[in-house]
Amino acid sequence: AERTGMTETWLKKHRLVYIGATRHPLILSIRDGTIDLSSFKRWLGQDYIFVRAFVPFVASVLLKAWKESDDGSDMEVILGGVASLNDEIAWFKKEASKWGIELSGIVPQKANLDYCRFLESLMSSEVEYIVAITAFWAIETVYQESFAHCLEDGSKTAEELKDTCQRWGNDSFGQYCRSLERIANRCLEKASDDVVSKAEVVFLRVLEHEIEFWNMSHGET
Ligand code: HMH
Repeated sequence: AERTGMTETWLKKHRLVYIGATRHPLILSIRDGTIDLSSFKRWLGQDYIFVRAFVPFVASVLLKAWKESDDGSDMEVILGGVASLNDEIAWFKKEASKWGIELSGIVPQKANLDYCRFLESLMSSEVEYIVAITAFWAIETVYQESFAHCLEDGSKTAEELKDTCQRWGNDSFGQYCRSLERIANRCLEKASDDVVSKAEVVFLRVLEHEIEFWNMSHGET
């Protein structure tokens, strides 16, 4: 995809970490058809808990957009994100029942709790809109790039996992991620060096949390 602006600079600068987050062994094993289903189920249960914590985070970004954004259309893009999370929660329930997973019995693992706490820290009114929208873009984009990889030509993704890959790997989710990226870049262009470097740190933290999140599927903790 064509990229301009600060996000492109960061993706180049932190390319190895980005690849770590978007080409994780769990994703590669979905793509090559060798995935161990217990890893997939562990990821699914943990991600349901994550998504529930992600809703108030996205709502906090919406609130910041309303207060701080100079472009009224930002709010509409973020509101679209809130709406798709509503579908996503319903999807998790349906998917969990398909795999025989009892969602009410899932205990959040340490990496998940750490990631949710990080989201909560970004909800503070002290955190600038630019920093929060950067995190939001990065969180969504990691899933889009990861799952889209499992749907590319030549991938051997099992039929029963394709619905999961479609959820985040589909083209309209890709468009939505690019809208978030355009918002982030527009804001970053006008931001002070201080805020830009805060946003870069948060971008890197997101990538690290995403890697730790995938790592949970191994079940060593
Ligand atoms: C851990 N990151 C994680 N879960 C998700 N569902 C997304 C990103 C995308 O919404």
